[in-house]
Amino acid sequence: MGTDYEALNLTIDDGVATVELNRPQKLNAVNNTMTKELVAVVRQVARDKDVRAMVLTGGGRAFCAGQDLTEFGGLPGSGFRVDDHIRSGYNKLVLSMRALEKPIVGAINGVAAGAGANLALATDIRIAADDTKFIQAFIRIGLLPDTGGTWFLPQLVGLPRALELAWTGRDVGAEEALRIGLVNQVVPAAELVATAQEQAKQLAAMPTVAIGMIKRAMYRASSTTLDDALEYEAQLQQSAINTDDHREGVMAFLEKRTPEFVGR
Ligand code: T3D
Repeated sequence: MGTDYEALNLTIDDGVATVELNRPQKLNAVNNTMTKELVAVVRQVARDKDVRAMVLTGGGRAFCAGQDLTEFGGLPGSGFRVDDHIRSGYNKLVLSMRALEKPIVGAINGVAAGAGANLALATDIRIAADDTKFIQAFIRIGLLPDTGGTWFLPQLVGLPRALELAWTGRDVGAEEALRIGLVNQVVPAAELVATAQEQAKQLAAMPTVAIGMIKRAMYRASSTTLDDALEYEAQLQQSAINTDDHREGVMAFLEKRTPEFVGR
């Protein structure tokens, strides 16, 4: 599995791919290379059967400061098409993260601002360091949340709070982020990556096909009717029941032993 990226560091251990954003001198601000490489690494994780979970974190003192404003072409009069830039970059990335049928654990460190905050929210489970700040910084430069922010925020924290965060662009510290549902857990900064990797390792040892189906069905259910969600669950269950891991889970239960899941 290739590990040759410029704006990312990739390490693989125990079935877990750890992807670290690697532009620390700019607080991991996102440039075109980074979005392209993130899409590529998600594809790589999808293809590699030995990788069954992913961790996404930031190198240095920040998770990600959003769009690199020094490489931003969007000044008035420039003719720059931000819609195309967003479609080919952030949108593609967020959709590929959602389509990955393996869990992505966000290990959110330091600042997560603008597109960086919403990249964090695009992970499936989030563990934050106790010094983390989420900032919907877009409004500070006269923009609205992108990278999925208008969808993620109301889903996670409710509409009035989502509006308040997007309108004010204020800092949300780790404890508040936990209280309002932006993250699953807060840990001391020094323990962040190890905690996220341990969580990912546990998920990687589970029945990967069913883990992927749970992700697919849950995200789909949030934009559909109960009737439709019930039918979709039935269809996916019909596939899950034919996996080796289902058979192993049942056999282990009957034989009173710990199951050994192989991910298929
Ligand atoms: O094109 C499109 O697709 C449009 C989409 C836009 C999506 C967006 O993400 S819009 C929002 C963009 N992000 C921001 O507006 C955040 C900008 N950064 C900040 O407000 C602050 O840096 C932070 C609050 C994140 C952190 O503050 P602090 O005091 O801890 O650090 P700092 O000193 O400001 O930053 C450290 C260095 O990182 C500094 O460089 P220097 O002076 O040491 O050489 C700073 O310029 C650089 N940096 C931080 N954020 C960015 C950045 N460089 C480029 N782009 C950044 N976004």
